[in-house]
Formats: sequence, C-alpha cells, structure tokens
Amino acid sequence: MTDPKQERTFIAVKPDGVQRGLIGEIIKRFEARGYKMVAGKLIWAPKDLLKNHYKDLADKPFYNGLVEYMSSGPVFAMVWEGKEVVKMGRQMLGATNPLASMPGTIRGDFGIDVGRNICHGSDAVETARREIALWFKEEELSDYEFANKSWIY
Ligand code: 3AN
Repeated sequence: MTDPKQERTFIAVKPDGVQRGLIGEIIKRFEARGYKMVAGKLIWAPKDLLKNHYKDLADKPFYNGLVEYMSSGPVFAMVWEGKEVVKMGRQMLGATNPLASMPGTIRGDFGIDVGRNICHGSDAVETARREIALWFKEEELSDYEFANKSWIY
C-alpha cells in the first residue's frame, strides 16, 4: 500500500479554468494547504488522450460534448503529492453538481455549470495512478523533499 503521506493525485485545470485565468488560484490553494507539486504542464490534449481519460463515461449522453469541451483549448495538468491528497483534492474541488458544490471549494467559488466545472481531480488512488501514467511520462515527475518542513508532505 502507498504511504498516505506519499499519495499522489492528478489535478487538471480544464479549458474554461485556463481561459478564466484560474491556474494560479488553483495552484495557490493546493500549495497553501500543504501539498507538493510533483509535475505540471500546459497541454492541448489530443482527443485520443481525452477519450481514454474519460473512458468510464463513454456511455453517458454528455460524453461527446465533454471530449469536445476538454479539447477546446489547453488544460493545465498537474500531479500533487501529500497526505490523503486524493480525497482532500476532491474536497477542495467541490462536488460535480454546482448546486452541491459548497462555497470555499474551487467549483463552489468559481462555477455554476456542470459542463464547465473548471477543474478535474482523480476520484480514487487507483484512478490517480492510471491518470498520472496517462498524462505524464515518468521523467516528468520530480521526486524532491521540502527541507526542514516535516509538517509539509
Ligand atoms: P467529477 O469530474 O466530479 O469526477 P464525473 O467523473 O462524474 O465528475 O464527470 C466527469 C466530468 O463530466 C465532469 N467534471 C463534468 O465536466 C462532466 N459531466 C458530468 N456530469 C455531467 C452532466 N450531467 N452534464 C454535462 N457534463 C457532465
């Protein structure tokens, strides 16, 4: 089992988040919470990658629209590391449904539309592993420590 302190998740600022200038805001929240960025890049994702990323939703009526929206511009893809970052990341993003996304969360503070919901975060440790491998090459992930900061993971 992964050491929960070393847990990693895949977080992406979606095209609407990039267009709205929210990359910095989202990075700021993860940094401030105490998480460590292990990788980050701006990428205009090819449709094949997006179809693979969302393959579990292939039978949903919104699937084609989702792939179109995600390929409408670059996304900012990231890997964050730290204690229970998968669950915590989901909490920080807020619920998929805008009516359920609480103020204080990224979606709750910046979004009103489920089809334009600013950010993506892996929903489980296993999913995170798959998504990280899909979006990043091993050499793009930086293994480093914060010096003398045992409270930062
Ligand atoms: P989450 O992104 O919160 O994990 P999922 O995995 O159920 O939610 O959905 C993936 C993405 O599909 C969402 N972020 C959203 O962009 C889109 N989506 C989900 N439900 C709908 C819907 N009812 N209509 C349009 N797009 C949707």
